[in-house]
Amino acid sequence: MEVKVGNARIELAEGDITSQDTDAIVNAANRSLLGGGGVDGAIHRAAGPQLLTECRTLGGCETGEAKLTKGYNLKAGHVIHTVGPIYHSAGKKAPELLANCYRRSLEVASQNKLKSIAFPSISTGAYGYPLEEAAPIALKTVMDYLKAHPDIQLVRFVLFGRDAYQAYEKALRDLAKKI
Ligand code: AR6
Repeated sequence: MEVKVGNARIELAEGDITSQDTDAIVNAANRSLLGGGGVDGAIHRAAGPQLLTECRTLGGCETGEAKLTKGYNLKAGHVIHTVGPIYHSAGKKAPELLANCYRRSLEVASQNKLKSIAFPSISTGAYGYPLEEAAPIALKTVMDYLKAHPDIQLVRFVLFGRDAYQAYEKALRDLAKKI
C-alpha cells in the first residue's frame, strides 16, 4: 500500500529491513546501542562488525532519541539507531516516546540530507508495544513530519510478517481518509 503526502510517499511493505536500498534504515535498538536480538541483531549481522565498532563510539542513546552511523555492508548507506519505549515500563509516556523515535529519526535524516528512509515497527517486538496501538502513532507522526518537511521523499515501513503489515495497513487507511 502507498499514500502520497505532498510530494512524498509513505509505503508499506512486508519483508526484511536489512535488504532495503533506501538512503537509511532505522534500527530499533536499546539504550546501549551495542546490539541485541530482533531487528537490531539482524541489522548488525547484515552490516558486519564495523557497525558495532562505530556504535561503541556513540555513548548509547536515550529512549526517544536517534543517532546516525554508516551502513557498512548494507545496501542502505546509513543506519539511524533509535530506542523505543518498553511498553510496560513507560506507562502514560509510551505514546509520546514512541512518536519521538519517528520524529527524531526523520530529523536526523533531514540534517544529513537523506531522502529515503525505511522504518521497522519500533517497540512492537521485545519491547511489547501492541501493534494496533503503535501503528497509528508511527504513521501519524511520519505523516505530520512529511507535511512540514518536503526534503524527505520516501518513508517505507518494512513490516515483519502478515500481522504487522495488516495492522499498519488498517491504520494507514484510517489516516488517509482524513488527509
Ligand atoms: N526486518 C523488519 N522487521 C523486523 C525484523 C527484520 N529483519 N526482525 C524483526 N522485526 P524488535 P523492539 C520486527 O524486538 O520491540 C532488541 O533486542 C519485529 O517483528 O526487533 O523495539 C534491541 O536490542 C517487531 O515487529 O524491537 C532491544 O533490546 C519489530 O521488528 C529490543 O530488541 C520490532 O521488534 C528492542 O525491542
